[in-house]
Amino acid sequence: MGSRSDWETMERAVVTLEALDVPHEVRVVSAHRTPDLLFEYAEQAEARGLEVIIAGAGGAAHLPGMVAAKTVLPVLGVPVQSRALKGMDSLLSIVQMPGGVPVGTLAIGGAGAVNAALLAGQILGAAHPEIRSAVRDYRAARTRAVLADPDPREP
Ligand code: RP5
Repeated sequence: MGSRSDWETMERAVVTLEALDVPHEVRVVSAHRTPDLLFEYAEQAEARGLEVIIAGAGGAAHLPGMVAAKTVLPVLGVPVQSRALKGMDSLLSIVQMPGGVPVGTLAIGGAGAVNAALLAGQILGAAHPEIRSAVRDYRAARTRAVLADPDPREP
């Protein structure tokens, strides 16, 4: 994520990765404040064994796009909700990549962070059957929860 201030949102991705039992690391790497670290991180990610990168950032959110420019690993971008423009700035900064350098862009805020983790699990599931199975279980648990509690008038 681009800043410690993104943690409240990005924590939801981490909680979801933990629910899927996906090994992960968490880092603050800023496109604007630590650009050299960003290049180093993205360039070394594949050799270090990372398989998917989830990049969350807000405002002028260059982090996911710049990471994607420096690696061929799949990059999932989470637009963090900004105060001034409610995350529309983040969303448009992340989603409008030029053809040739894709960033898989998720929804603004917490839902996007959760879905980034699930999508990472689905990508990883192609090579890691235990992760595919964890994603299946995660979905099934949510389906059961809705079916078990269909009347919103009941507490
Ligand atoms: C972005 O600027 C970060 O991703 C964060 O969402 C936003 C504000 O950062 P701070 O000023 O809180 O560090 O780079």
